[in-house]
Amino acid sequence: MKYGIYYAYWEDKWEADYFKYIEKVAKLGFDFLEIACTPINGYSRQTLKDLRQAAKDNGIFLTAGHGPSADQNLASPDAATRRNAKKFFTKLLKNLETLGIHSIGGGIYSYWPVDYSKPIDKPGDWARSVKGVREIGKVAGDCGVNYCLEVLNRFEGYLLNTAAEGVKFVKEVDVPSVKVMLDTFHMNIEEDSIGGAIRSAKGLLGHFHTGECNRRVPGRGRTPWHEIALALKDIGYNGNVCMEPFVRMGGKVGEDIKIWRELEPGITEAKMDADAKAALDFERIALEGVR
Ligand SMILES: [Mn+2]
Repeated sequence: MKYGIYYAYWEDKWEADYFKYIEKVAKLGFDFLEIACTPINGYSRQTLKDLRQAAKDNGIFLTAGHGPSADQNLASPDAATRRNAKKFFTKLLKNLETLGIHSIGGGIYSYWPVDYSKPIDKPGDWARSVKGVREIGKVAGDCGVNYCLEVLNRFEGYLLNTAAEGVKFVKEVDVPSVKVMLDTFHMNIEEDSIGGAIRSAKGLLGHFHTGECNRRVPGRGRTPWHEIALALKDIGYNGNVCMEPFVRMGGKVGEDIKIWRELEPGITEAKMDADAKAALDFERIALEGVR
C-alpha cells in the first residue's frame, strides 16, 4: 500500500501553497500528498505542470480530495446546477490529468457540507446522482483518474452512509473508474463492523482515509487498527491509504470539519510534522507490519 496525508492537517483553508507541502511530506517519508481541488480550475497550465514536476522531483505522487459546493452538486434537483456540476468536474478531471493525478475522492456524488435545514430527497438525489456520476465517471476514466465516492457519516452526507450503500451505488453506476472510498472516521460512526464494511467493498475499494474517532493522527485513539489491517489484507487492497487528521481550530477547515476545541493545545508546526511522521511509522507497522 502507499501512504499519504491530506495537506489540510496543517492549513485552515481548502487551498494552500502545495509546493510547500510536496516538499514537506516527501521529507517526512510519505509516498503521496493529497490536495484539495478548490483552487485547481483556476491554475494556469504552467502551474499544473510545475506541480506535477515538483511531486516527481520530490519522489512522491499527488492525489485529490474534494467537497463539492452546492453549485457543483451532481444530485441536485435543479437541471442548471447539474449542468454546472458536470462542467466543473469535466474541467477539473482534465486538469487532474495534467497534474498527473490518478485519484479523486470525497462526496463527489453530492455536495458538502450538507445544508440540513432543507428537506432531503434521498431516492430522487440517488437516481440523479447515479446518472451524473456515470457520465462524469466515464470522463474520469478517459483522463486516467479513479473517481472515488467517499462514504460519509450521517451528519455530513445522506446518500452514502455505509459501505453497503457505497457498494450498491457503485454497482448501479457500473463504470470501472468509479470506486468506493472508505474512511475510518466515518465508519466508526455508521458501521456495525468496520472489518465487515471493508470486506464488503472487495474489488471496488479505490481509496482509503484513516484517522482516529476524533480525527487525531492515527495511533493516538481507539480505532481498531488490527481489525482494519486484517480486512484490508483479506480483500487484497493494495491502493492508497491517506491519513486525514484535523487537530486545530479555525478558518473554513475548522468550521466545515466542526473543530470546536484544540485537540493538541499549543501545537507548533514542528510538533505537527513530528506527529505526522510518527503516525506514518505507526500505520506502516499497524497495517502491514513494515518498518
Ligand atoms: Mn475522509
